[in-house]
Amino acid sequence: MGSFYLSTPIYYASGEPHIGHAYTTILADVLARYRRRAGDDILFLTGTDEHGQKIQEAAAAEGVTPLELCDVMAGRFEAAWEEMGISHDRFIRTTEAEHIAVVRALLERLYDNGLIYEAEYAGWYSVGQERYFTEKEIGPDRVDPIAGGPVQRIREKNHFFKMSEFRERLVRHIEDNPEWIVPATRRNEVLGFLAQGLADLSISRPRSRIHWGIPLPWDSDQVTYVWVDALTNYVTASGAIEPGAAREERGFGDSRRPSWWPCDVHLMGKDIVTTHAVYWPTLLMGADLPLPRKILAHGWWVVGDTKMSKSLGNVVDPLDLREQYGTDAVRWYLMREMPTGQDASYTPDRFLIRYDELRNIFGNLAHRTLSMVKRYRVGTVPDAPAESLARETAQAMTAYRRGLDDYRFHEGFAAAMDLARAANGFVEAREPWALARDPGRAVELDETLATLVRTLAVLAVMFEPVMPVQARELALRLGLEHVPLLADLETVDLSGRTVRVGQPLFPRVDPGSSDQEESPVT
Ligand code: ME8
Repeated sequence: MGSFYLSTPIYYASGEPHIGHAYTTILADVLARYRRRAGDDILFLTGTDEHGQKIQEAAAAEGVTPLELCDVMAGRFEAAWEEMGISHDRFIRTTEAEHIAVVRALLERLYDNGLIYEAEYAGWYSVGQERYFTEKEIGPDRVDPIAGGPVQRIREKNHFFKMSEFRERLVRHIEDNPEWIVPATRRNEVLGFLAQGLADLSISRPRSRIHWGIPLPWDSDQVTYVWVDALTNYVTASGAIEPGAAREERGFGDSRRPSWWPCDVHLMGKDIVTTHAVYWPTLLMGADLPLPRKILAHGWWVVGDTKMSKSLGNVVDPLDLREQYGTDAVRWYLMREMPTGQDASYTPDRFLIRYDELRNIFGNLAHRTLSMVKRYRVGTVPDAPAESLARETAQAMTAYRRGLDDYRFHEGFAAAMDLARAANGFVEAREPWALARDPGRAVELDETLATLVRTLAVLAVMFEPVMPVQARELALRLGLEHVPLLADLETVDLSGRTVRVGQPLFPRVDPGSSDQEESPVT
């Protein structure tokens, strides 16, 4: 048991939530739920990134103020996360007074540490990515190298953070901690980036060009560069820097207000690794704060074989799928289909294959087990040892825990599904319907049913992080009050409990309509 602090990126309040944002947030939710089930104390942070040119322009285009736009969009993200069953502890908005005060306190620390200077800057700026790129990065076509959007030539006065001074320390940190940036492909990219040298970081923009930002504490004509503002959210939520009284800061582990810093893992997509693995740690070094323990960059969701983009009109809205198949099925698909770290392609066919897996293996096992307990034992779990499938269960639990502990969620959940598959095989082998016809084999039938019920309880625990709704429903149908903690699984007594059969957990869905029909009991 311990404590664990994890974060998603804070998403730009200029765009609608889509399957890509949902993926990262569900990944974080799975991790948070798994750790809670393992008994840990959790701080799970998500939120919205609300300052900068991108938001300013999006608001202007809609004829509203930036804050009006952000209020609406933050509400949409919060509503989406509620519908997707996200169990975050804190939804942060960078327009909150507390955050603004922490950004200013952090900047003052950098300033006091002699790490800020003023200079004229000329460069290529991408509003889409909210950052400068070098001539080499934008190439002959002069487009931003991440999303291919336009870049603009900008010459202006900025304040700079002496990021270059931290290059060697950062390289050493990455080399000494091979698991700090995962997967290794991303780590190598960052090392490759650092091998080319490290420039200083422009941390401000003139207010005359961008008014929507946090003014620098020592120069109110300049606003804080939105990435410095946004990254600081992770410290704001941790409580490591006490806002309010300027420059007042409490020590770590202060008994009056224990801080969650450093974060255990920052989760994100591979598009924003540089800002998290270079800008952020060097800023923290400059402010004398410890570095996050891990940076995990997952792969990219594409649609078919094309990139998801607003202009192509192929942005997949997870909430549309949810209406037809339920939240858990969408979560299952996303977690099961993308090997953490690699890219994956969303296709309706693959979604249906994964749904059928749920329905035919896990859903079927649950339905047939509950039905048989009802039919053969009037709905009461037999008081019998559940001795079969012990080896399969132990192996699945080991693989499951290894997968979730090592951020290979798809492998962990595949192991859980394999256990459900093994239990279905056990049903076929035991043929409980034949045992039920032979009064001399009642003990065998009791043992079979007790084993199946126990296996369902184990599966409810294993699947809860990814399918919280149906895992809870299954636990209730088994006569439990809630999904047990991992540590309680050994001791929870199922015998004598009254089960409830109910509708199948994952009904048959006709992809052409939203009518649902019941799957047959096997
Ligand atoms: O970058 N596949 O916000 P953002 C997988 N505000 N993940 C995807 C995805 C896709 N197709 N599309 C988006 C920002 N994501 C900044 C972050 S953090 C201090 C500031 C996910 O709204 C993925 O997590 O552009 C990616 O990193 C993030 O959304 C980018 O969200």
